[in-house]
Amino acid sequence: MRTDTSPAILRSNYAPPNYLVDTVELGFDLDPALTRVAARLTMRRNPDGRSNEIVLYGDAVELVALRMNGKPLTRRAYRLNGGELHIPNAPDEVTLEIETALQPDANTSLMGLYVSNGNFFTQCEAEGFRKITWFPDRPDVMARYTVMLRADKRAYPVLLSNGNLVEEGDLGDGRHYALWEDPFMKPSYLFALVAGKLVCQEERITQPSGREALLQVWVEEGNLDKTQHAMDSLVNSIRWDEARFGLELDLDRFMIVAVGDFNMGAMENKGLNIFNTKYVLANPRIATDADYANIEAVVGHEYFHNWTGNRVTCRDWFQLSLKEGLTVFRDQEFSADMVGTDSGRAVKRIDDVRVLRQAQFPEDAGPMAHPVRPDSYVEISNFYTVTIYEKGSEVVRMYQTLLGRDGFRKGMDLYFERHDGQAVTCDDFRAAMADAGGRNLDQFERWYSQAGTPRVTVATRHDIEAGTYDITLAQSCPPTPGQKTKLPFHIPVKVGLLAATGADLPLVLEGEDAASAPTTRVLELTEASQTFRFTGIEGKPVPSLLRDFSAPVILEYDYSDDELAFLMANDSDPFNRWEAGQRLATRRLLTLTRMVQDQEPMRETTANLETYTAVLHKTLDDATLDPSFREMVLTLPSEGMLAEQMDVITPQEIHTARQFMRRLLARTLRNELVQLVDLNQTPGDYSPDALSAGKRGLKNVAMLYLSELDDTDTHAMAQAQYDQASNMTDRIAALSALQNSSAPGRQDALERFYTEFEDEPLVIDKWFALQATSPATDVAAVRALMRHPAFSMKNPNRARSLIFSFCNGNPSRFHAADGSGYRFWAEQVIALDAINPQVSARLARTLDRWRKYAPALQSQMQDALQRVAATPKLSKDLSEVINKSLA
Ligand code: 0A1
Ligand code: ZN
Repeated sequence: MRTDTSPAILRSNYAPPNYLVDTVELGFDLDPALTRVAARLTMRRNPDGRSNEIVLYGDAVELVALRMNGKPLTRRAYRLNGGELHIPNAPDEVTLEIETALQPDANTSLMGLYVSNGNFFTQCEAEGFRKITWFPDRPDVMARYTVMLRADKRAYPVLLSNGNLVEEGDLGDGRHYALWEDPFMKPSYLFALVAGKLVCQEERITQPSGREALLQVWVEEGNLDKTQHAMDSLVNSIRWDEARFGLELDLDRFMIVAVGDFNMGAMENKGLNIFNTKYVLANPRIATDADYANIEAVVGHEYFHNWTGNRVTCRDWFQLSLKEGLTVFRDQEFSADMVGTDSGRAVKRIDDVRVLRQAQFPEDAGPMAHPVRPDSYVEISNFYTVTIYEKGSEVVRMYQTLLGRDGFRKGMDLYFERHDGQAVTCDDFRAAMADAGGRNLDQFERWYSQAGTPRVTVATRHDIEAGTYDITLAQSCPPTPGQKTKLPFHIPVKVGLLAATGADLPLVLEGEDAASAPTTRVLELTEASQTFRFTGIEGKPVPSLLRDFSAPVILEYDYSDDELAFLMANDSDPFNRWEAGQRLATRRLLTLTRMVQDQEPMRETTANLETYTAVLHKTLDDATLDPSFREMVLTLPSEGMLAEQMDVITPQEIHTARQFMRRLLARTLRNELVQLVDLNQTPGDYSPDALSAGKRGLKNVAMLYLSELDDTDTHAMAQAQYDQASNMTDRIAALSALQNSSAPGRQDALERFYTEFEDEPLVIDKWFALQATSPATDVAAVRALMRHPAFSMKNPNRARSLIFSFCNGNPSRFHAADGSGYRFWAEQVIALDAINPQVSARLARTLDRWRKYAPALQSQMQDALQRVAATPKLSKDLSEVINKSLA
């Protein structure tokens, strides 16, 4: 067993830097095998620093020369310990010259400077800049950068960095140069360079202030037919930030560059965003509606970082959610506004909450649970989590819920007024919100400091005689690693009360004036338990609780089936309308799962499915509801969601129960489903707009249900759609329906699909993912796919499309009783770690909740984890995850 663990970094140990950097001049002589970097930093003592010792960080970067104020530093003048270089007794004003040498083509970690398909790219967040040169690589050190790039002109005709291009020219000997100057101070994690054979689509815009800007989307040659949507998304993002937050683009030039090898989604480097191709390239032939929506969201997200992250950045990495939670909130609002309609907004909200519940709630209940503002980490890359991003966004959303939209905007304005150009903390953000809103938000701080998902239990009491209705809210939060007990949170609980007619009742709290009472209101739960009394309530109402999912909590209330069916049919809050359906379905599915566990035959009647199918009938027939909303209602809770509801997870039984329910729904709703397929065709030119996408979504969900029937009619339906599809959404849905059946054409379709899209890596990713997630694919089949010539472990998208998709998206096969899935997982985690620690550490997360599973599975999972733990030379990234999982 491995015992050498890297030390944890503690938030409580934060100290300001001893030296500040005013200017950074970087010179790159780019060569894939050996790149030389010359850095010149002008530094001065920080009045808030603790000593006159300069601290620089470096990671696997060769130090060729080091000079201070013009003189070489002797080996005795500085101390090197691991990744830190200390220069004690430095003068107050210092110019450091540092020369380093790197091998970009050997860099498979995709951090720092690396090569992808022959072009150079960088990734510096969080701590990648130290792989390029020794530097005070911490976000609270902000400086002005000038960057000189030199490279072979034929191989690297395009040379890009942050800011403005001030000069370019030839150097003779086949080489050329470009000089870039960034007018804004920035931390090193926002530095970027790109060099290679690239082409761009560009557009010029004028902003309300009259300022003009050049927008560019750079891609490899041959992909210029796939950039329009990213460009449109960028223009829409710019317009939206002006309108909603009064924030303009502050640059003359804003560039997006697509790269095929990338660890994450995209990166907000100042003026030079670098994107995973997955979030840039789209045309109807290769991209689905979901891809189009994701591109819009990610382009928005990175653009919005220009203010929330770049103009105002983080003091230290514990504050990561300051920029990420806020920016996710902004991109979610942007996407919702782009849809426009109320039910469209609700669908976006449902989508976001699904991600939260499916990924963040489990994280918050497992060994990697951490607060939105963590107290410690071993490897910061492991903290780009759903808690920091998605829960962080919910925390920001709660400010808006508490302060109102205008109050929130005032808070944002004050935040920028106070902190533009600074590196700040989550507390600074909260203070701006509190001060602008004139509210005390001290208790709200617990959302940042306490991990775990709070549970809110609701009890109600109707007094017919008095005409009062009491809602009692009680909160608790389970223990998480390092935090045994929790103090009460400040929780906004949005509620409504429905009369028997289905109409919303006016909500008058005891002691209030009845005039102009609202029908939805926010109850602020701040104590362990509180009762809110409503007056003037004659008949017994049905409560609609946590409308629009107003807080990231688990809400428990003992609804009857009839009440849920009633809410599903009547609630004016579309989120809760959907939620009621999910609660009903979950109940039925858990009952069925128990039947499978007890080896009882699953029966429709004992599972009490009639109430649920009856309301589904009604909802599906209701043409006044958005197609995308109906699609959501028709979609059963995922196997992962169901697992979360169980004390002991048994994946096979969940799968069997859910499949039973799918088949049953397909049989019961057959006529409606066929009709939905017919009525929701989208002939003509493809458009990714919300209505058309919604129609395709509804139609394809219906088709997938029908494929469960596995008869000649449904085979023919899927085959016809496959043959006639004019866009990737319809094509991949039909392919998936075919794979889900015994249709004679299924193998042929799969092969034809491959041949047709052989040259489109993003589509081949879909081809691998589709097979990896099919319940027909077992470990042996995945191993066979790994031998396919198109498979590669080195490309993160490809590794994710096959290995991650199987381990995370095919529970019934991954959790095979013989443990073969877990052994496969251990092998792949180990293999990936030698290539790319960020990727291996992500895959490692798949087993972090092993203690939740049935004993027979648990012990095999533990064996697999221990096998990884016993492997020599694990990365810091991976050992942190494995150690915490086994702790
Ligand atoms: N700040 C980026 C996410 C990101 C983080 C680390 C990376 O390193 C591999 C890359 C990207 C965002 O939120 O979009
Ligand atoms: Zn971000």
